[in-house]
Amino acid sequence: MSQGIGAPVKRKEDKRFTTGKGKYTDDIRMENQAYAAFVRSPFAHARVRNIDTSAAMVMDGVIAIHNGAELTGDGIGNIICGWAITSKDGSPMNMGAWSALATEKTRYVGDAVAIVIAETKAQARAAAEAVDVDYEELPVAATIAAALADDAPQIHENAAGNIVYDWEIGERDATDKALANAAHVTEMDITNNRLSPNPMEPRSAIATFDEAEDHYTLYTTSQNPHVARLVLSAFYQVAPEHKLRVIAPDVGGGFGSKIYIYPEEIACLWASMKTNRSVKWTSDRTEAFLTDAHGRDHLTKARMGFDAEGRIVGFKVSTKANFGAYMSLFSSAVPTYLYATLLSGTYNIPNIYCEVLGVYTNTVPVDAYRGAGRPEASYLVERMMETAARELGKDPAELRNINFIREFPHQTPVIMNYDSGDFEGNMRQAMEATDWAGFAARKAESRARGKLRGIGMSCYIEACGIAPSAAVGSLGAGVGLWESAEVRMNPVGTIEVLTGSHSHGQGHETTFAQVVADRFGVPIDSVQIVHGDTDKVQFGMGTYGSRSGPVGMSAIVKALDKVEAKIRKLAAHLLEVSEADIVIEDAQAKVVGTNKSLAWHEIGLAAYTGHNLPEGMEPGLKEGAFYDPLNFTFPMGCFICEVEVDPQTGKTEIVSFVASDDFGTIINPMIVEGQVHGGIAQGVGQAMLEEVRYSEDGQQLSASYMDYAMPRADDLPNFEVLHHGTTCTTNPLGMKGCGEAGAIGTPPAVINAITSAIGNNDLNMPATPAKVWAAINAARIAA
Ligand code: MCN
Repeated sequence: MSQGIGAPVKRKEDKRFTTGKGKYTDDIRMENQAYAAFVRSPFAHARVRNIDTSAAMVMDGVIAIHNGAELTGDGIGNIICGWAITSKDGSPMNMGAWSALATEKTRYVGDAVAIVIAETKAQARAAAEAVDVDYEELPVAATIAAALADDAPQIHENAAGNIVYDWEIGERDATDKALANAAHVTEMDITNNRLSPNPMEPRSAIATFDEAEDHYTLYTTSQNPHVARLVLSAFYQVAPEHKLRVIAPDVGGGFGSKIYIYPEEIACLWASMKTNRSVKWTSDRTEAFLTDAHGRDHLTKARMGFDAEGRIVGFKVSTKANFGAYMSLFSSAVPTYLYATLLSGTYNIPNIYCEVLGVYTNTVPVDAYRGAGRPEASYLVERMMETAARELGKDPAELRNINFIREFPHQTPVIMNYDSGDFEGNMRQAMEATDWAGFAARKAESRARGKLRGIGMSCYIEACGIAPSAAVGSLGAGVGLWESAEVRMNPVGTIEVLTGSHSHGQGHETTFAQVVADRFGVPIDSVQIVHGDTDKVQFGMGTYGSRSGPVGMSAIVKALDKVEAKIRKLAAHLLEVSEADIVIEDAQAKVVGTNKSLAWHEIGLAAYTGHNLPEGMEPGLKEGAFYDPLNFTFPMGCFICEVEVDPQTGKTEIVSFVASDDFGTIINPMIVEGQVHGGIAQGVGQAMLEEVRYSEDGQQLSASYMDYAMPRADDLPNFEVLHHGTTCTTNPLGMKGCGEAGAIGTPPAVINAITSAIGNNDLNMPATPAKVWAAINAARIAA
């Protein structure tokens, strides 16, 4: 069976994962290893008057305790956000200072003030509890509303009114005019609930300073070890770049939350130098809730105008985005360029205007979480469309169909230029699979059993393959976002592919090998994917924004082109034919129309050890490439969810869920289906179960699995995942990313279904039984 592009081969890496042989950061033991624990603020906003370590220092096993003043005294820089956003009035964003160990003030519960190093984990934790910190409690702003109130406390001195920025995109006047002239305007207030990322493997780091070599090694749970090394050396000055090796070994899920450089990584590296020990820290689940960057948390007011035929004439959006206490690496881009640029959805909308107010609060920093900005956009657009259809008395599918974009390339009013898609095709495929036409009969059957039945659609689009350097460069990011690859064919014909992408659950060891297998006809087991180590791969931009396929693989394709060109030249020379007569298949270089060929190992040996190379050819078969995408890719699809609600309890059951996606060329359909399943599960979690809650004084009320509900198998239906693809025109394989789509398209489909079942559109996520029950009864009372 072919193992090339399109083959549903099983994941190579699963053998070690399913037999417990994965090697995660916490599995690694260094010689001379000590353990770190952090002293964390119990208050959401407090002045640090004094840190008394005298009792803790004399406890068993304690090696050292260091604080923020020492850290900054050693010249360790502040954590920064790398994407500069300019406000409407031209002023720069207000980035509050974030030291890895807080110095004068703490700004959220969990903000670290000191690091304790001890011989064992238990000793480090016990000593951290014995550190006596004298805090002066300050007033707290735990919500957007509290942070924007007239009497709100000032969280950062340089951010008046707790404003990060007041940004805008699109044409305000034209949009206002279009709305003023619209035949119908749909208005909504929409909340996008705050989520905790919850990767299976909590964050972990082991930092080692080798005094003899004057060299640092950091093992860490990162999605982008090269960016970590760059930022740690260039911006935080923890160690010089050439003396710092960062390794992200097996990583058990990230979902965006492991792309930042967190305080703990900085503090452990610095402490390893201070103590001359390897310093290991592994988060427990409560620490993860308290300190992993959260996602979403938007409050939005939106108005969408329609003409008399139901065509959208304008869309105006005003969003307040919660940043938490500090700006982390990508946070500024999430509610701006990753959100507002997708507000055209799959629709032809002539006028769009969006303004975003970024707000500091005394909560955990908020940054990217699977989809990052795009789920917020898709939720907004698809809730508006569904609501408008109900108000206009139109079938939601028909209203969408009237407005779909059908010609490509399509320039939206909010920067993005869509290259391809068949939006109606995906919608029709999903409608057929779900038997849209038979819904009324199923609803009647449910009613006869005392149940409420609803159906909801979402036609999402997202931008992934992040990102064309020219685009991100012009939008304020200081960096380009290409990817690199190196293909090394060894003398006996095995192949190593070095990539700057990082796999933490997405199956790259398999799919990347499939691209090589497809090209040369070699078995995937003879291809090794090397990633996640800055000493092996020179540089890379890492994995997020569903970029490893469209961008990472494209770099591999470019490197393969170069290797193939060299093989052809060499084979033609050795077989004494012209290059045009050489075909490469079944791991051989064959001469067309003859039985002459070179076996794969013969090519490898000739390239490395042969004495008969074509004139001017250097030995070896090793080629590298950088690929900078021409455009984002635009995966899209139609999700249809059908639910049954028990009006007595508000309990909702998803009775069917159909996804029809367009991911362009599919490398491995089984892996893609798995990615969609995972994304849908996360989307169902956001829609029905998950929410980070804070008390007024900034205590996280949902910092354990007793209080934060993750979806379980029995919360989920059997998903039907279909594909109706168009070819992406802007990368060599014609593929579109698939890693976030499920999480982006699902929440609106679920909420559209539940609100249609209960006859009350006033329902915010998560649609818990209590909320659904209250909404059913509110609708009854109103009627
Ligand atoms: N693929 C394919 N055909 C396509 C598109 C993708 O076969 N047309 C394959 C790729 O080769 C890759 C996988 O599907 O093996 C996902 O590819 P892609 O969509 O490019 O996404 P990335 O590999 O860049 O992964 C990032 C993406 C994001 S942004 C989040 S968040 C996320 C996700 O992937 N986090 C995950 N999926 C995750 N899955 C797991 N298990 N754990 C996470 O943390």
